[in-house]
Amino acid sequence: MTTIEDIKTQRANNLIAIAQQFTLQGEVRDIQAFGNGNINDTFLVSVDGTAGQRFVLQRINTQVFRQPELIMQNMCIFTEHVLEKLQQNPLNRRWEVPRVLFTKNAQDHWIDADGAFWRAMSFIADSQSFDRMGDRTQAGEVGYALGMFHNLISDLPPEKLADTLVGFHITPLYLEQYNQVLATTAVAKTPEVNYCLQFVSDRQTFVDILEDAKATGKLPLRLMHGDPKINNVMFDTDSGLAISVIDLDTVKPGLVHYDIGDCLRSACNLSGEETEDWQNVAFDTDICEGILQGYLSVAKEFLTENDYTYIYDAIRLIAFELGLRFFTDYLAGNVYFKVKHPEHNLARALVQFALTKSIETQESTIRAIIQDVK
Ligand code: GN1
Ligand code: MG
Repeated sequence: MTTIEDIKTQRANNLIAIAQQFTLQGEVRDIQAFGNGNINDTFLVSVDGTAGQRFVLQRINTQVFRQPELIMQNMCIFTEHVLEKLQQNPLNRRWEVPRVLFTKNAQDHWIDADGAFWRAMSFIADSQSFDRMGDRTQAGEVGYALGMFHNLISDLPPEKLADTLVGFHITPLYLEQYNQVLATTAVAKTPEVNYCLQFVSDRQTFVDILEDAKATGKLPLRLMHGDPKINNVMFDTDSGLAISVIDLDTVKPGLVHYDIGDCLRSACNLSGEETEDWQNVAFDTDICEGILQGYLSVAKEFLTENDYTYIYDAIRLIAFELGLRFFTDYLAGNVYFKVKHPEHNLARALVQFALTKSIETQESTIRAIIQDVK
């Protein structure tokens, strides 16, 4: 008889065998689930032999990323560009770029017996990340990290990288998907659901703002990170300074405004995006100012006047967009984001909508901050 323990052992052995593919020297000693990703499965692998060597092993969710080989291709082009740039113009502080690890057969990924797509990345030593924002100094560091990230790719032409996730951050497309799901799904109209339905319905005209600006040439297509939320910024454990932005799956052509919006919606929500207490979620304008100051200390060089005009809209839009994405996924039966329980995506949507509301209520303050830090 096969017991649950047998299945667990079998899985662990498979995982070790996969990790071993990316281990050029030494033996895999330990593998632990790692981080809080909503899409891919992530593990931290420890290797014997080389002292303290660890790396990050990930199974890419190919339901979301249909062409994972393109992600790896993008990452290799990205890292090569950035490393060369850093070599030519060294920074006067620590900055790390996650590296793609190759298999024993010199491949940038491994397909296992079940057809799953695996890849490995270097782990940045002596670093840590946070799920929620700390103080104002840390806010400046988060902003600096995003600015440095943008700065390092600002001279890589956007068309050099593939579109690995078509429609990502295109809010009007998310609204279309939402309307499709609504039209084809029986929705249980609880008070929370009704609140969300009304919330979206009240903001229909606003969803086009960034795409219109892109289409009319007011905002240029640039390379972006795509997912610069607070826990994707790594900090040096000793100095507390930001030293890297990780999670490079969505580095691709887009708008830097998606990143600015995403970074601020994530970092200025001091309750964190997983809080159950959505009624008390607020957008912290002091942290917002800290982040923008840090960001502009680097990004001033490549931003244009129009870029500043759309910063407020980006902050509001990306918070709303993520709420819409979570809510749509809840209505669709949780098919995109991983969930811990059936109402999880609804709870997450309520958090982002509460944040959007808080941003809207503080519009004049936020606009004044943008003018001040410019
Ligand atoms: C997803 O998987 P993770 O946690 O890195 C999502 C982001 C969302 C984020 C919200 C490809 O990122 O867009 O902002 O969840 N990534 C994708 O936590 O959809
Ligand atoms: Mg991500």
